[in-house]
Amino acid sequence: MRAVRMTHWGGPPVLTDLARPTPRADEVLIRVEAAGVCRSDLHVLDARPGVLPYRTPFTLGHEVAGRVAERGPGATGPAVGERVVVYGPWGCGRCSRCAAGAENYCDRRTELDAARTGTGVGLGRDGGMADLLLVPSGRLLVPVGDLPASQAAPLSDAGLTAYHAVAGIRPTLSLDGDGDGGGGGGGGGGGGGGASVAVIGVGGLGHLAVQILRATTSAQVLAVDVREEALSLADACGAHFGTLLRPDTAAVLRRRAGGVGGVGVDAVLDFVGSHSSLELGVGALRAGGELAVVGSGGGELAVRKPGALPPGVRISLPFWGTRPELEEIVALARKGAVRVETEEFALSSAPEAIDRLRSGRTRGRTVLVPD
Ligand code: FEH
Ligand code: ZN
Ligand code: ZN
Repeated sequence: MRAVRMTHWGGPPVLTDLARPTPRADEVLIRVEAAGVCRSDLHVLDARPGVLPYRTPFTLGHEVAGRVAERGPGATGPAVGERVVVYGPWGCGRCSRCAAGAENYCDRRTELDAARTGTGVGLGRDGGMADLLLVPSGRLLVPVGDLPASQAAPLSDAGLTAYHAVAGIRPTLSLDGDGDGGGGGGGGGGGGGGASVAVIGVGGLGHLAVQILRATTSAQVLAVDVREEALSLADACGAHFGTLLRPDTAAVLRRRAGGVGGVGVDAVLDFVGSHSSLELGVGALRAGGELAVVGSGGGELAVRKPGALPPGVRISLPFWGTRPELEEIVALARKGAVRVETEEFALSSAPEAIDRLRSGRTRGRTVLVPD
């Protein structure tokens, strides 16, 4: 089978031939139908030795969909032939977080990191940028029915991460008690009297967050990006308002959020995580609002009392998502409420696809399809 491998730290992704894995015990072998490429793959490729708790070589790809090809004798879950998406954060499987399906927050993460056995599919463990993928347990598989693989795969990382971030800010959207937040005066365009949410960065994750917000809340969605084509995508995904990033964007968002004298937005989803996006986020926030930092842009924010942050502000660092949430985002996609903007490439051209992502020349999510 072919696999896109991290052969050594700092090296390029290498398309390699490997033997077909045989599933043992609880393991399940998946014939891969699509594997997404994520900016985190670039972080992995660029990491210096010892920075990440992984041992090379391993196969990349932590956003995978396919069909069950073979099951080990003790395997449970989807049957051979069933189409599935892979729940990517692989925890210990035994702590209370893993038992609840929140392997993204496994209590034994430090222990697993110390063992350098990897944190998930394609993240120190062999991943799905390959023809075949061995999954440790059927508990890590979610059926997708007839959802096309290139739509299903991105749901397991980009979609799940965006969905988990929206789920996290939902309580903040109802602080006014009317179930809609009431933070916005509506400011026109469909948000009604509901809360307002700013989405900073409308790329592979942000465009899905816009759709998820529209499908699961009555909030007014305000999109910010540095590229016109991203704002067009935000509009197509249902954003009520979009603006290019400018020096006065925080004030523009505050005014757009409405309320008395532009109280500010109830929540910010920052899919960039840079110094400027964090500054913009807190500058646009209403008192008692929430900033969810999803992007790994390396920006910093001073949290100090007394300080510059609005009173009552909550800051969260959501990471990936839970298995139940993956089932929920798959259900949204299957009923047509969420559609992933993708660019497909053949598995054999994975290095070129990864370079295109690196150079910012991609629209939506990059997906590799075994050719
Ligand atoms: C995966 C591994 C490490 C950091 C971040 C990620 C995300 O891409 C998962 O959504
Ligand atoms: Zn990722
Ligand atoms: Zn665990």
